[in-house]
Amino acid sequence: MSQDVQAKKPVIFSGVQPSGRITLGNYIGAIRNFALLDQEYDCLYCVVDLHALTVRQVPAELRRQTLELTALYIASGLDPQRNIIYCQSHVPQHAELAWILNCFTYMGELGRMTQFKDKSAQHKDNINAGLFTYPALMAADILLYQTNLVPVGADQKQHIEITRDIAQRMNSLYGDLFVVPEPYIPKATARIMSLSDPSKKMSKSDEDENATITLLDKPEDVRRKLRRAVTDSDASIRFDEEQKPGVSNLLTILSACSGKSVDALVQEMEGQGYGVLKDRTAEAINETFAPIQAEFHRLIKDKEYLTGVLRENAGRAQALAARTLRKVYKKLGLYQL
Ligand code: AQP
Repeated sequence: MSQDVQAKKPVIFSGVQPSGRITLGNYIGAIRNFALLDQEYDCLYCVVDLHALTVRQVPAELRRQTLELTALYIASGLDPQRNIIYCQSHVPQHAELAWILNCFTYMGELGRMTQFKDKSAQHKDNINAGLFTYPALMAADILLYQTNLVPVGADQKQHIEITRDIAQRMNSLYGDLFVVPEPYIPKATARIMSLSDPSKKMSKSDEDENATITLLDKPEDVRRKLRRAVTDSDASIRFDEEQKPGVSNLLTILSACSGKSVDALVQEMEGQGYGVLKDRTAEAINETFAPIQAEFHRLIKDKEYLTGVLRENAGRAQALAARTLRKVYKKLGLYQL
């Protein structure tokens, strides 16, 4: 992408919350795909810190995690010149458009969101309005940039659908305000599951530290967590998500990290025990993580550089976002000075 985003190429937007340590699920399901797309698209990758406030955060940790995620984006192969890597709260248009979209989003639609139901159950003492209207802010993130494609994991599919509904609703009322975005969800890696309970997705906020591999885990921690991963008593290495969710999850991870197909891996390991599958998966994860971690540790020492990236890219994002917001305000009849 050129320094200033031209309208010629289709646009990609995606974001990750700085709400904890970034997981292998976030990496395989989303971040890894980002770097593959910057040739054909104008890409914006956001650290969605406003979304993170929907659950309680410790301020100092939120600040640290914001810089860490910025460094991880870059360490995972995203060039901050070619991609607009920025922080959501640095571009006020996100919150401004979210208000407008809230006025075009129905309570019934928001109440059906699985993430709202899951997070309300998880945080019973803090079922706040932000958690409920999260999808309107996410729709604003996407629609502000006239986004064509949104690379996400399968858990975000419902939020893309509501974004499309809101965009279509407003387009039919006011003319063409927004591009209606499509999700980009590679099927094979759409949902990486917890290592302790393979019926649940792997999540940053899981309290069981053995459930989750984080992108900054040390090799010995990865090996230990993999050895403890829940499998089954059948002792045959096969891909069957229904009957063998734990083993299938390990095969998905090994395939994503080694680049080999699941079928080829199953053939290679025929007749071998789960110990082999677990050790091979751990090694493949460690090999994938090694260059990212090395680059991360170099970058995270350079706070000035990371802050500079965020500052410069906030300006680029604001210029694009302001264009859409002006159009929306005007078409909705807000008096223009
Ligand atoms: N387990 C997963 N498998 C595949 N993709 C995943 N993603 C998250 N978990 C998996 C994708 O990662 C991107 C960023 O997610 P997010 O930060 O917006 O939050 P989330 O989806 O709520 O992820 P977490 O890890 O579960 O965070 P917490 O615990 O804070 O809620 C998205 O594209 C998501 O699909």
